[in-house]
Amino acid sequence: MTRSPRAFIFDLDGVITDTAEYHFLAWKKLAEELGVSIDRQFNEQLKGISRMESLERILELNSSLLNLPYEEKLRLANQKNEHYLELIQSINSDSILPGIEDLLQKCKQENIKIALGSASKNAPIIVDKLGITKHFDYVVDASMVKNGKPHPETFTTAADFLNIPYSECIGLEDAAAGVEAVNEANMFSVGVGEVKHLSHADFLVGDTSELVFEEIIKHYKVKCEVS
Ligand code: B16
Ligand code: MG
Repeated sequence: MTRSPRAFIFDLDGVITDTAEYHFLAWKKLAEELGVSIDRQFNEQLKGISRMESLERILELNSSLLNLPYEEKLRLANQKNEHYLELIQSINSDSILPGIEDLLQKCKQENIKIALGSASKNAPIIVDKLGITKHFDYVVDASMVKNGKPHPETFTTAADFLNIPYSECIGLEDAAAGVEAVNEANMFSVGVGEVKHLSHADFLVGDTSELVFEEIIKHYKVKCEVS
């Protein structure tokens, strides 16, 4: 029997809005202050992973920074976040990526639950600034899980709250670590981005304007039939 999905679990940064770019700019500034240079290619591996883990990966680029005391690392992470919060001041409903509002509407019409599964501690502020809090049946942010992406906990926490089997959930992600988390949760993964980073997604689109509800459902059902 072909099932229909009962929940869509959306990543935030890079799927609902392009805060991924602001994260990059804030990390780049901090890295430069530490005498380290990062580019967009390097930034791909920071997508979807926690603030402290991202900092560790930047510090690894310069061996003299490896043994900083924890308090200093916290100070640096806070400094990045302060700059990031300045950069996202201007976010509003115009910052919602193309296709996302239609997809949310379509889920509502079809009685499909909507959740957020973000690695960002700032997720609730951002969703509020975008004016879409009302669409979400549940919001999971970094403060609610022990294990960040690629661990599946962010996605399973949302499904458990909604009381929906993982196989009936679809996770939408722009990060390699995020797609891995969705797959590890035994959910259907929709990747948004390039095949060189997201080849492990069950269904891949180039950008959010290609997130067409009917297409996603079609690919989900094909996977259900073969498994
Ligand atoms: P914060 P997502 C993730 O959000 C970002 O992709 C990642 O780059 C960032 O380091 C992480 O949130 C933590 O964010 O510093 O705001 O707590 O893509 O899972 O929505
Ligand atoms: Mg993301």
